[in-house]
Amino acid sequence: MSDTVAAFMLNRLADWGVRRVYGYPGDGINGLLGAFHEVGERLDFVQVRHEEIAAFAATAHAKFTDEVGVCMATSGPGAVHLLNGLYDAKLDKRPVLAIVGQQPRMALGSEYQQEVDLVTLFKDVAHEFVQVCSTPEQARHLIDRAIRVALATRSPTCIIVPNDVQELDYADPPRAHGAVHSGIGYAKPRILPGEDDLRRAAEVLNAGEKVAMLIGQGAIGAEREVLETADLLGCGVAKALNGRAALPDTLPFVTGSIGLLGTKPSADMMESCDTLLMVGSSFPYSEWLPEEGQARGVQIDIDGRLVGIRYPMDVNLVGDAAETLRALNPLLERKADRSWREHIESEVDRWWRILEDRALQDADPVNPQRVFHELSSRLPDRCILTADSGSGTNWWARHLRLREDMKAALSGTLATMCPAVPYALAAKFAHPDRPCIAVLGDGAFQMLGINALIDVARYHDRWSNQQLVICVLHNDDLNQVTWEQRVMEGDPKLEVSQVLPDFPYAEYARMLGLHGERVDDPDRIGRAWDEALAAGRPALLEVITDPEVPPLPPHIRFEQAKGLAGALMGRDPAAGRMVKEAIKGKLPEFTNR
Ligand SMILES: Cc1ncc(C[n+]2csc(CCOP(=O)(O)OP(=O)(O)O)c2C)c(N)n1
Ligand SMILES: [Mg+2]
Repeated sequence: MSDTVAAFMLNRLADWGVRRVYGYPGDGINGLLGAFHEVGERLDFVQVRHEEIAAFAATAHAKFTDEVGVCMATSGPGAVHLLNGLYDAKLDKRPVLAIVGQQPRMALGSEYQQEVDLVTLFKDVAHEFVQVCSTPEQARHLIDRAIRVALATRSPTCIIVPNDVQELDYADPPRAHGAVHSGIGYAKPRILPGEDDLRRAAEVLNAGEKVAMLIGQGAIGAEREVLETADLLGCGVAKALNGRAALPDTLPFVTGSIGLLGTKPSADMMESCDTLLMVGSSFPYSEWLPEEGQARGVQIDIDGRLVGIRYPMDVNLVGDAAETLRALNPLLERKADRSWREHIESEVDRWWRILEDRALQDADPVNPQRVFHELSSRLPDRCILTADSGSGTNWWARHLRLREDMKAALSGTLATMCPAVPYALAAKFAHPDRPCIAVLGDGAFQMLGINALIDVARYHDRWSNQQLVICVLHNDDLNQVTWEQRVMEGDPKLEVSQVLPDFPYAEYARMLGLHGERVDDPDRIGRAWDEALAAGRPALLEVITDPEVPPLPPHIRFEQAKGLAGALMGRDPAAGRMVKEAIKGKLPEFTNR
């Protein structure tokens, strides 16, 4: 019996090295699902609670490995549900393939049930490659191209397969005019800038006396090279959120994250540097970079479309971070004057003490910073960290001191809520031997985490290491936005849009057979982390945190202070406590030496 198109497609995915597809069924993909009987152990179907979880999981697979992540959904509603996760891949530039079903060819164009114009729907998110498989001879090159384009462009791609085509007999393309004969395989190229450009870059960097380095996800895997460059330049290194794991925070000259969620040493370094070296980052907020005209600049990025768009650089180098730095380093003169580096190191040291101080201040009942502070010293070796979008992201970005050989991911550029638990699920599937810790808000947990925890409960037996802790910050509030409304708009908290219904998070986890603990005493947090990590099964740690601890940016800017004052004048229900917490948080910064 010859293969169906569907069986051929699944086998072709397996031939490409794909081992797992995250998805959800529907009659638009029944042919493809039936073909999973044929491929056997070559390819796993991981059924998740929601197509958005599938897309996030595929994106996370691509973030935590060098491989393409694959998700699958039925026509119409299933395909629509994938979109947010695929946009996360698009904006953070990760290779993901979405395979979606479609109504039979003979029905198309009739406003048939579940008929959605899928090419148009996916045209933006999968703009590098979206195609319909309308005949069996096309199946081979569509799979080959969708994977290759995803890998080569670091972006999501999409194949739409009408359900009748899935069931047709597969046919190799004939030897005939118009036939396409594609093959398998993609090898990452070595991308290096030209010699002259490297020399020009070295001249700029050698002339600088106060060099600041900013690294992003492109610098992951280039740790040795970044360290050598940083030593030669005597600079500090700030990290964009997607590049958090690129360099350990235990190094004295790593200033930590940058931006609204960043640190004061990063902000100060950018404000007073005379030269900027940006590597593998497209950090979007220019106001956190040096002022135009203040610094000369060199940027290294693998994508020529992305250089010179955040700061007017003197030299733009298109190349792989590690390769380019390896070629650049021999042209750099080691700075003899180390006073700039020493200044940064002392500021970094002071900052860590300020953070500790902030974390240990009282709140009602638990200061959320304490949750991260206690976790920081307990991070297991080789752990994988995932975060969400919410006030907790501020503390995640600042308080966790990552060490070597850890991984970290969040939705950096789309900044969507909900990825934390789906990312954790995919992290455990991709690296079943590594511990994983996800932290998210109660809003995000209610939005999708509740569902994804069911997947954790269902699949955890497959993982050799059972350390997976999901920490929910229970503040009954969409707190990040509450603060944005206060600080950016000067509006008081709008209770109808901000307050969340209560939910028993830990109890729910226990109901699912997981370890669950609820903590409302700051002195219990450390022990609760220990117990969760030692539970021998996935754990949910619910911490009742204070929504009035402000996720303050490293510097309060004038407009923000004005906004905050406006919120206070505007009869915010929490005005009094808010001021108290804000002052407590800020003061040590000026007094601690
Ligand atoms: C899908 C999506 N919807 C809305 C937002 C806007 N948003 C960003 S953070 C946030 C609040 C998150 O609340 P929660 O998860 O409870 O975390 P908290 O801020 O309370 O710590 C919202 C609504 C978003 N980023 N993504
Ligand atoms: Mg919340």
